[in-house]
Amino acid sequence: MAIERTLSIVKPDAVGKNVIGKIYDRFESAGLKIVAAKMKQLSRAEAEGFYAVHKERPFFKDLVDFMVSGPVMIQALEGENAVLKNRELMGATDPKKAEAGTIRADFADSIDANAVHGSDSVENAAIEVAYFFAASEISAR
Ligand code: YYY
Ligand code: MG
Repeated sequence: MAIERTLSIVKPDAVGKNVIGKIYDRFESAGLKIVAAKMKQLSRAEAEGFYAVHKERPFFKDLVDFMVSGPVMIQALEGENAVLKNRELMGATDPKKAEAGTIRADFADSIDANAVHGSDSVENAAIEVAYFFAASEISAR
């Protein structure tokens, strides 16, 4: 299996619940390494750019409003099969449908306030990691 990188965001709801460490523990316990991290208050332009693929969707404005409602914790995760592994740790987009023991089942409130973001493909992961981190901010481990 290939060593991959993926982009993860702890969203404002989970930062507000003070569970960054508990979510990081899920990543590290699954063998994913945090190779870059920053806390940030996103601007509207940053949130809109990040979620540009969803700009025609009915939930886009609410999604952007939510993503700028408080600071987020952004990290690049590295490990074997990191993209899929992170998606499995996250659980389904709607926490009501997320498998027991996943991050969203345990920490998310609703489909819009759903605790975490994770890249959905290796291609998008490269784009999303580069959206938030310069190469010099990522540490090989
Ligand atoms: O990748 P993932 O976050 O699981 O879901 P996406 O389908 O990419 O949607 C991105 C984001 O948009 C989702 O995490 C919450 C929000 N959203 C929503 O509020 N309502 C929907 N019906 C679908 C998505
Ligand atoms: Mg997605």
